[in-house]
Formats: sequence, C-alpha cells, structure tokens
Amino acid sequence: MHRPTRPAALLAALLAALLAAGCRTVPAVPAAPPSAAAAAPAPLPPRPWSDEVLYFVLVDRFADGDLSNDAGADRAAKGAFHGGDLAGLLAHLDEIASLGVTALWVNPLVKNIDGPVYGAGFPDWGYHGYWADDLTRIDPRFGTEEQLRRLVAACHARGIRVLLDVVYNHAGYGTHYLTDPRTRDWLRSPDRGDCGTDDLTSCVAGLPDWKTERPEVRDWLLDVQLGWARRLGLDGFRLDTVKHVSHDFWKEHRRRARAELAPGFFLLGEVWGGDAQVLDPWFEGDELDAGFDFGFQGSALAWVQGRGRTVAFDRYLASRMRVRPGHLLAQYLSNHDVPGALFQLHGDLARFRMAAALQFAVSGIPVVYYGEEVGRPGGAWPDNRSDFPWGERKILPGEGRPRDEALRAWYRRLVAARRAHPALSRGEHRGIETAGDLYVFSRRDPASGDVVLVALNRGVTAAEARLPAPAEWAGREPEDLLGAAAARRAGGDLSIRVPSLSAAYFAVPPGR
Ligand SMILES: [Ca+2]
Ligand SMILES: [Ca+2]
Repeated sequence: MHRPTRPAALLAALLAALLAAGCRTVPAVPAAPPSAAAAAPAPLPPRPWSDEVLYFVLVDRFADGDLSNDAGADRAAKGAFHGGDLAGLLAHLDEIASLGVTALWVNPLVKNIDGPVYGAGFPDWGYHGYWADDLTRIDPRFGTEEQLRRLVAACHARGIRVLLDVVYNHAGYGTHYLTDPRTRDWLRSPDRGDCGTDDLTSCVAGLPDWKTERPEVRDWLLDVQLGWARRLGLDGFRLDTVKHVSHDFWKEHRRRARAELAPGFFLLGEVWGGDAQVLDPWFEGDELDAGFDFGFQGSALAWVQGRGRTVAFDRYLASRMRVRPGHLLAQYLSNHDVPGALFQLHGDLARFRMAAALQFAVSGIPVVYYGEEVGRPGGAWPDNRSDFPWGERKILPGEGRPRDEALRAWYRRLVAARRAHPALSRGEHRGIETAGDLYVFSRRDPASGDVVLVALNRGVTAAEARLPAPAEWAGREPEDLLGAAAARRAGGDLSIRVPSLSAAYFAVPPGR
C-alpha cells in the first residue's frame, strides 16, 4: 500500500499558516500538495445548465495516450486497469467534442488503492477511481495534475465545461488512511466493526466511511476537494453517494464552493433512486443544483418496447417538470452502475434510437455514457464499463472494437437539435397524442417562441395524425429535424406521418 511522504518543512509551514489565519482546527494532514505554478484555466462565460449536454467518460476505458503508466494494466481482465489516461483523453478529445456535447464528466482521478479486491469473484481494481487512497494527488495510472489542468483548458477552448467526480463519503478498501496515525480515527470500517446501520454511518459496499460529522474531517475533505477545483479551474463536481453524507455537510459544501470558487460552481449529485420528489430535500436546502433521474431509463425503455400505456408515460414525463424551480434532473440511458440501454433492448437499434430521441426531447440534462453513441454493447456490470470502441483506429484499449457510425450520426443530430431549439431544453411539456402507439407531445418555450412537436411511433406500422399546428409557427412549414417523418399543413392543422419504430422532432427554424 502506498504511503505518501511529505517534507516536514512543508507541514510546519502549513501549520504556521493555518495558525496565523486563526483556524479553529488544525488539520492532521496537509490539504493539498504544493500549489503548482500554472494558473487555473480561464472560466467559460456563464450559461444555463438546462442547455448543457453532458458526456460521462471512464478515463481508463477511453484512450491510452501514455504507455509508460500502464504497469499492471491487463486489457483482457474486466476488472483491471486497461491503460486509458488523461493523455489519451486529451489527445482524442475531439472524438467527444465533435458530437456537440457541451460538458464533460470524468470519473474520480485521485490516487486509488494499488491492488485488486476479490469480493466480486474476480480481481477488481480501482480503474474507475471510486476507491481513493490519496485524495491529494492524481493517480499516476491516469496521469498528472498538469495533464488534468491541460484537459480543462482544452475543454474550455472548445466551449466544454468540466465536472470532476468527487467522493466525500468513503475511501478505498484497505486505504492507508485507516492506518495513518493522522487519519485512522477519521473512518469507520467493517474490519473494526464500527460501521453504523443507517444511511449516514453505514459502510457502503464495505468501504471505509469518512466520519464527515466530525468538523476536522469535514473541513479537511472540503479543503482538499475544493482545492482541486480552484487549481484546475473546474466548472463543478459530480458528487457520489450523496445520501450517505449529511445535509449539514452538503450545506457547508455549497457555502464554501460559492465563497471560494464561483457562485455558479455546479453540483450534480447522485442520490440513488433520485427523481423530482426524492431529490427535493437536497434541492430545498439548495445543497445541489441537479440530481440524476433514476426513473428515466426504465420508463423510457419500457415505453419504446410497448410496455405500459402511453398516457401513463406522458404523465411520468409531465411529472419530471415538477422539479423545484432553479434545479435540474439529469437523465441517462446507461451508466457505470446499471445495465446499458442497448443491452437491455437486446441490441434493438431502432428502439434504442427512439429512447435516445426521448432523452434529448425532455427537460433536464441529457447524459451520454461514453461509447453508447457508437453502439458500445455494454451489458451488466462489469461489462457496462467496457472499452470505448475505436474501430479501425489504432487507439488502445478499444482498438478493433466495432462501432456504429450511423448511430453516432443520429446522436450528432439529436445534440444539434437540442442545442438549436431552446424549447427542447427549457420548454413546457404538454401531451398531445397519448392514446396509442403514436405519442406526440409539445415542448414550448414562451421566452423565445420556440415550439417543437416530438412524435414517436412504437408501433409496427406507420402512424398518421392530424394535430392543431402551434400558433407560434405562424403558417410556416415545419420540418422533421431528425429526417424520417413528414408533416404538412392542412388549414390550421398539421398532418403528420411517422414511420414505424421511429422518432421525429417537428419544428420551424427558431428566431424567425
Ligand atoms: Ca496509459
Ligand atoms: Ca457516510
């Protein structure tokens, strides 16, 4: 197990500085390594997060740009490091940027535990970054702090914001923090038998649980993580295991993030089982800006497969609009903790494309999980974390894995439509056709006058309908932004035809 050593002089200097600043508590361990000389990348101008399209990448599984940090990597082992790193992500950032996404979420990048654990029945390593062993440095298997800073700068240069995944709740299995005399009393662990039985004090998945209720632990964790954000110019955090840390902690976290970073520093939290109602306690106290919508994947996949009545699905989508004002849901079709959508659909690309069209046509932040836009098969854990498919391109670790360029073009179209039409991101939702397999709803943004009619046909034959044309279209002819369906005016009405198992976004160009 790695044990960091730090110069005594640095410790002394930090202590002196803290005492001089009149700190109430003296941390037992330094909050941060010596600050690097490079300035944080310049921030992007503010823009509403409701309009962002977020891309989530597991760095180890994307692109290997530095073979020299691959010691111990084994691409044939599902639970091992595969060699992907910040250098690879930086070198191939345009693979992501050219989709049109506007924000990037990267997994935790701090130093993780060195060896594997065997609880899953196979050697399982911290390639995902959620098993921290040293919060004060970047895992060399991922790269360096300077590379992460360069990544943030490269993203900002492309207008892309960066969210770093941060875990405040727990450390990695067997972390050195359990034995370090400075921190050993700061954690609960199963080995000691002192894990609690409630959400806050239990040891999630047997992981050592930080005693975040102790001010010195809380302050040190906040010092370390907010320090990363400040030095790297991050735009926000994706927060792990939110329900396992107290509301008091999250309120202090928010207060300090605003005071020390930026008023708009964005906080997207993982509250397991989250939806508009479940997340509200964290929104009510303004602890988070946004939370993942755990209901969307199942609801959308069920509907495209013909399960459940359309009117009930429409009620569900309408209920998503009742999120507390100023806060957002984030909807995903796949992530690292659930079986992916394409896998759940048994590879049915037509229904997968419909589900993706739904994801980009509802309020909240659409989250694309790396590779699903090119048909990465995914699967149940751990196959849901397989290598990014690069096809014929000579990029490890996913070189040679097949990819679906037509599906990628579909995603580019969805992202472009979403970015061009504020109604898709901010509009009001209203069900129009909700009786059968043809489902039509409108998204209407009063501020811009933009209206999009979203039509999906889950039936096995083409469907037709006659609908009132939105008044905002003022006699102009709509087109299907997705290219498959047809609409024509018939007096004040609109006659639409949607092919079987397809989706359409009907709109007129905005701002005319
Ligand atoms: Ca590497
Ligand atoms: Ca906890």
